[in-house]
Amino acid sequence: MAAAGLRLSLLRLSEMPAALGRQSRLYSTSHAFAEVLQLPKVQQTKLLYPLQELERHLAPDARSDLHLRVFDPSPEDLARADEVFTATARNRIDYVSSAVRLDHAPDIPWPEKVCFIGRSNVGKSSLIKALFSLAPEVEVRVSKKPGHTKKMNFFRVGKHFTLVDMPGYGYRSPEDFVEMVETYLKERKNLKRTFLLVDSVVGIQNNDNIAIEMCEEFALPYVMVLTKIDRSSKGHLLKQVLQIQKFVNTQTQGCFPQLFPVSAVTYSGIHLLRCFIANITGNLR
Ligand SMILES: Nc1nc2c(ncn2[C@@H]2O[C@H](COP(=O)(O)OP(=O)(O)OP(=O)(O)O)[C@@H](O)[C@H]2O)c(=O)[nH]1
Ligand SMILES: [Mg+2]
Repeated sequence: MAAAGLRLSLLRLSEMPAALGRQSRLYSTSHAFAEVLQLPKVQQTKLLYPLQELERHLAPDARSDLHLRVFDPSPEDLARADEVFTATARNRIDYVSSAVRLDHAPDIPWPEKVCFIGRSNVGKSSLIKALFSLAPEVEVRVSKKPGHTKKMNFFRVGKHFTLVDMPGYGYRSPEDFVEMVETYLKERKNLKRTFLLVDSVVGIQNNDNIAIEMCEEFALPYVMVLTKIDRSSKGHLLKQVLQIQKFVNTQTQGCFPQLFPVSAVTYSGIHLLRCFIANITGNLR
């Protein structure tokens, strides 16, 4: 019953921007965030700080392995980051263009960029759609079929930064994937951070190593995001999180130590990720 109640309130929360968007193109999100702050503490933590919510279930000696609070913003910071991601007349959030080659990438004056890479079907486009829920007019295409995103899709977030949705690698990925993504990662000078998505249900797979090796080889600063956390039981998620954290701690150089678990369905972890992006692009003031 309680779980159903939570689901309902989270659904209402996720529907709210779209509903508000229908009434008016311009709206404030402070209402939506105020709603979040009304949730009971455990539900609020699950939505805003999913990793910290898992902490309660960890054996004391496992806690030191998990980097839970390297990035630990306050609810006020989260609310400010939501404003960066809110479409208004002065803060236009738009799809800019698509490209299959780096020299076709748009030349945008504002420099800080973030991109999202990962296997086909891992949830890149869904995550970007969730990040942009406060800008409901932005169209981000999602599909049940792997290999849906065939081009690099560029979005602008006001004058703050641009964000790139990449095609996935693996099953049905575009033939020129390596050429496209590798060249982009290697040569795009104003790329600030790469978000590497891993499916939290299955953990790191062989072909995730393609992206990990690219990031490590090009010495890119990158961040591991664990997608679809709504699909796992708490026990399974905890097991995957600990395994992936161990991998990050022992096998990577350039990966940010803290993991970012998210769900594009319940919105768990979305506010925190928005805040992290706002922070690394210098927009959390
Ligand atoms: N339950 C659940 N399903 C998700 C989540 N994120 C994505 N999905 C589903 O996973 C499938 C693939 O999602 P996409 O966002 O298109 O994946 P992608 O990584 O962009 O895939 P490509 O464009 O093919 O590389 C879709 O059916 C989504 O609905 C999530 O957080 N929870
Ligand atoms: Mg996609």
